[in-house]
Amino acid sequence: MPLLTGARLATMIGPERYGLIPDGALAIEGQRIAWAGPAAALPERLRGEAATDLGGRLVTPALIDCHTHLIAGGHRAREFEMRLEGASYEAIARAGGGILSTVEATRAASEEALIAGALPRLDALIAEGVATVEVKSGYGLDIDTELRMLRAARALAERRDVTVRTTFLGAHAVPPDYDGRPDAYIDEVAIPALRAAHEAGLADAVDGFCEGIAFDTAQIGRVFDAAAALGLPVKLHAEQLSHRGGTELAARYGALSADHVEYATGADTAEMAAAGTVAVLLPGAFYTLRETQAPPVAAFRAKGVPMALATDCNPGSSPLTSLLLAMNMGCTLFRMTPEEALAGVTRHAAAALGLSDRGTLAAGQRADLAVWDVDEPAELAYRIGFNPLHRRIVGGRL
Ligand code: DI6
Ligand code: FE
Repeated sequence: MPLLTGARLATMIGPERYGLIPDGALAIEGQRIAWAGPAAALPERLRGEAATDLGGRLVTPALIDCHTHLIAGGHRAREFEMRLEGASYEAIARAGGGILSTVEATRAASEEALIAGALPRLDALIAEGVATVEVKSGYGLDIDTELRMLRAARALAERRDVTVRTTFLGAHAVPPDYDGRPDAYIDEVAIPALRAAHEAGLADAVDGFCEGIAFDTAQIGRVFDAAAALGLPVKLHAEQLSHRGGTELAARYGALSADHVEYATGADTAEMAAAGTVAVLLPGAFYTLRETQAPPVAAFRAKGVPMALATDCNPGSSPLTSLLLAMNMGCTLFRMTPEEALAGVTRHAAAALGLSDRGTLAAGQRADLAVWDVDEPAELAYRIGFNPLHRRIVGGRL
């Protein structure tokens, strides 16, 4: 049974900050953590095991990026230039650019091209200790392309040592072929595509974009009803650019998460707390779009709403492939604490995906670990553009 010693363990559970165990040991059996605790308390039966001494390095749960659009055709560098010339994200979207320009490129891409395009972005995440990544569809907006995106997402887990969770995001935008007919799109494409994705075992959860430039709560509600009928959990891009009632809708459906939530109100935060819905904060999009209204972090904290952090990696509003930078932005832009930021990419990110087998260092959890060359956990959020990862351990493989 492999044993790690000389480890500072940020277990992310228990009363200590970061659940920190300064002189810790961690035993691995198969793919799971068999034991984690202070070295002095190592059980007799583990004392003879061959140990790997980590020399006092910090060990955290491997990071989890719980909201990405890693699979997408093309890029939107031209749109970046247009915004710098004064065009707004919403104006570009309404003029048929934005999400729809990525839809065009994604429809034109083969499954292999989608995989090849995503791998360098996935590799950047992995290089910073990520071992679980969520990937959404939503740039196909027709049944074939939505399914192709999800198959490409699943294939990433065959090419790299990572867990991929797929989310069906058919209700992301109204495609040009349904311009002005969002209800018909929901009924004729989004819901049938969802059923087909479920049938093919390609969707772990269902998401939507509830926004003025996308869908209203009644339309998203119909998608959520279809998800519930299939037994799939839901999550929602809600209150990103304006308040539209998406958070309340998500909480009513017991959503795993409500994401962005810059414009969530006090009432919304109370409903999320009651429903156990995680707030997934996406500072990369806030930064890229130069938004000014930060999510109500103090209210989430006061009401006990778990906060996750993710890259929202996508070609338009968040071309970000660094979860460490997302942590830094969560602190600097949203005033999260470094401890909240680390919980946001481990324990609470797991909750946002409905995964209870990872995100903390405790017996029985998956042995997905990140080992860091830092003295203390706050350093992970503190530096900008620096990667102190020493090594990643995935599924207990040393
Ligand atoms: N919100 C986002 O941040 C992404 N999707 C969404 O609903 C952005 C998608 C894009 O601009 O391509
Ligand atoms: Fe997103």
